[in-house]
Amino acid sequence: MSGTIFITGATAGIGAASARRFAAAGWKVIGTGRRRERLEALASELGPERLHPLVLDMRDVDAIGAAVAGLPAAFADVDVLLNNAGLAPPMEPQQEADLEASRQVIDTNITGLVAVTRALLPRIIKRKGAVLNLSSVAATYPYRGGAVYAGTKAFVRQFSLDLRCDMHGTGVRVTSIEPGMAETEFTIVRTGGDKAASDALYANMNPMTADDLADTLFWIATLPPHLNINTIELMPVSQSFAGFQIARNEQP
Ligand code: NDP
Ligand code: 8X3
Repeated sequence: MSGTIFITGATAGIGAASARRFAAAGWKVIGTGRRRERLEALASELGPERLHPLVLDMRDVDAIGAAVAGLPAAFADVDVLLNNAGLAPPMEPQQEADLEASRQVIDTNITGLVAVTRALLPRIIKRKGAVLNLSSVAATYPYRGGAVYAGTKAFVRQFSLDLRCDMHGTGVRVTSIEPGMAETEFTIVRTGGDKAASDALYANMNPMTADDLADTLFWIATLPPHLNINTIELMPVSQSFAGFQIARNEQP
């Protein structure tokens, strides 16, 4: 089975790996992101008949609508939307967090995702296609400094489940994909460009790779059409859970 997939955030990490994975299997890919040169490089690598580059900032809701409306005919029949573009703010606790950084994450991970989904759903319904949403283990397991990021990913998970209800009877499938640690540019972005901090986080463990996630996404997208994976949670073996924290000797 092949078709056309619209991948947000195809300039790096899981989105770029997915663009390559689907293109290799004969799919047509619309790849979005803010970094034009990366999209153009991907189009050169995969071929313009395979990859249509679309420079798009997920925070620009009007531009999202216009970009979808203006898709060229060869890429207009979208079967699958991979809502992948996203980021996390630095890990300051909320009492110290920068509100602008939080807003960028909320606008990208929530508002942009809702806008691109709304713009593409009529086409996806016509094709009896699928919506694959990148949530995170952070949606379920709290950690210090994660409040805004985790909140956005909890939104994505619940949006996915409720979207399934809206899609009832249309044949459209919806999945919330909830990964743990995958080594991409995610932590470099989260730390404001600190490659050493990113390297230290993934040092001496075996994180998932972008290709691991791309393979999983491809598997979900190509399941028989009567099957829906509602949610799927994946972690590297070397990441697991810690317990509650307890503050002792606190003054009442
Ligand atoms: P990367 O930082 O490697 O890639 C993020 C992608 O999102 C880039 O292509 C980037 O494109 C795009 N993006 C970010 N902000 C915007 C914006 N305002 N407008 C358009 N595109 C944007 O991270 P990952 O590949 O790891 O992350 C992909 C998704 O997976 C995210 O939603 C993330 O939350 C989720 N995830 C990641 C995990 C991990 O451990 N890596 C674990 C769980 C979930 P550009 O900068 O060119 O705009
Ligand atoms: C990010 C997942 O495990 O790095 O979405 O916090 S983790």
